[in-house]
Amino acid sequence: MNQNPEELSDTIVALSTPPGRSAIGLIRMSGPEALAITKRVFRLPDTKDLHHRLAVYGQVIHPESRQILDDGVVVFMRGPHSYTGEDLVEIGLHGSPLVLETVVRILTQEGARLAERGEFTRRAFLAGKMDLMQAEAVIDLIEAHSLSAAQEARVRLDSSMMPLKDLSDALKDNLALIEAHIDFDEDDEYQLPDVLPAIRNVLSRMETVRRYSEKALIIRKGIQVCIAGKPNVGKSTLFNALLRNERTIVSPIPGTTRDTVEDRIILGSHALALWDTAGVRESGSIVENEGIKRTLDTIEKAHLVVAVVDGTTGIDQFDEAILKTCTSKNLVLVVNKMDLVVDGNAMDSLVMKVERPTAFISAKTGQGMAALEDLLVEQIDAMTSCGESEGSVALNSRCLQLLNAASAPLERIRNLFGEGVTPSPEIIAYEIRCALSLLEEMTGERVDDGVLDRIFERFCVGK
Ligand SMILES: Nc1nc2c(ncn2[C@@H]2O[C@H](COP(=O)(O)OP(=O)(O)OP(=O)(O)O)[C@@H](O)[C@H]2O)c(=O)[nH]1
Ligand SMILES: [Mg+2]
Repeated sequence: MNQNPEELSDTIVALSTPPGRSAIGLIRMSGPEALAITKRVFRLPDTKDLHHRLAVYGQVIHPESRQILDDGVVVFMRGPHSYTGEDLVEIGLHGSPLVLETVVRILTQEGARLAERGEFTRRAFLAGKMDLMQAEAVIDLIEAHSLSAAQEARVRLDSSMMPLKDLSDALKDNLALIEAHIDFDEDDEYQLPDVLPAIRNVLSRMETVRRYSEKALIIRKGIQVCIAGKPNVGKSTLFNALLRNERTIVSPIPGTTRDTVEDRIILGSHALALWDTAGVRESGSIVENEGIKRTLDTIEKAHLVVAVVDGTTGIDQFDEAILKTCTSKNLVLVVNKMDLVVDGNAMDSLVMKVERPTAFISAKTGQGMAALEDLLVEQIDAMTSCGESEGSVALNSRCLQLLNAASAPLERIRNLFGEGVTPSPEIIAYEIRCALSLLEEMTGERVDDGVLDRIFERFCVGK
């Protein structure tokens, strides 16, 4: 959808609630004619008129039959004090798909045009009501699969772009110094302004934003948790217990699970992708070896490993080998089959040596499961906590890519100085300009229609 200014001046309408029967349905109309069209279609009590932000009861009248189609409440918001920055009307009616569709059709006959996906938010962006990163946070909020993802999007929606603006401003200041030098120092009489400290500072702040954003990205995409351990320790039993569903086969035969099995759960406020894996051991079987290879790959990509050991046998060299592959990972140790353990103390000293958060459970009887779930939530909270924002801002994947691209030209300048080469002022100016234009693409200060189209295609109609 390429939008020229003329198209922006028309009035758009859409059903903003999901299609289908519901208690109420909400129709939204935005643009210069929104108020006039509403007044033609909506009959208000004689004493009432539509005023800014005032909810008014009235009836929708069919233009031909003059019959009452439905009654409901209209709220008018005068631009620029509205979501889109334009005159905006929200009409709440009964949630009959047929009536709502008819009312939308009548509104189009009266001069409104059916809105495209995300067009209300696109207008809000073009009217300067929000920047592009906030517009993207709107869709992430709507699509969130967990409360923590919704909260993360909410933070981005409210967050100030100051950290990015500070970076741009620092670059602009230094670009101005370099450009002045190019203009006024034709004979190379003066020393090149020392931009290196500023470039280093910008790069280090970009790194902070990157680290902060990567945590936020984990929340948005769901935390990947891998249950791993030797064969027969009870991984599948634990997987099923966490899912509260007999999802995978459990049997006393070691090597039962051959392939990685995935399912999703909500734990605390987090969405988890939970993997059950094949037990890791030396095996002659080709199929089992392939399963074990997949387990190791899954451990590699997991954000958190739940390493299961058998409480009746203790921690042996095979368990230790698995724990060693997880040295750099977030890990929770689970000592299982505690219902069969007579002397719990024997296990304590072994567990102490592992020095990882530990839960003692019986996946079969449910003993200790609630404590394990609490421990997992605690660990995930700690892993995903962005702490006090330290003046940072969470970027989505599009912006993270742009940030990485923007740091590249600055790194080139820093590296040249590092190698003892003083780049020409023209090169420095060129590289800073490259970085600046990528930063501006993040917030939408400089962005082409193709990028906007791709972003707003993700929205639903009516948002
Ligand atoms: N008593 C007791 N038995 C358990 C417990 N957890 C699992 N088991 C039993 O241990 C055996 C193996 O359980 P699984 O869940 O299949 O073990 P696994 O780790 O997935 O095994 P593989 O898929 O072969 O690697 C089954 O007979 C389970 O019933 C437990 O907490 N207590
Ligand atoms: Mg299994």
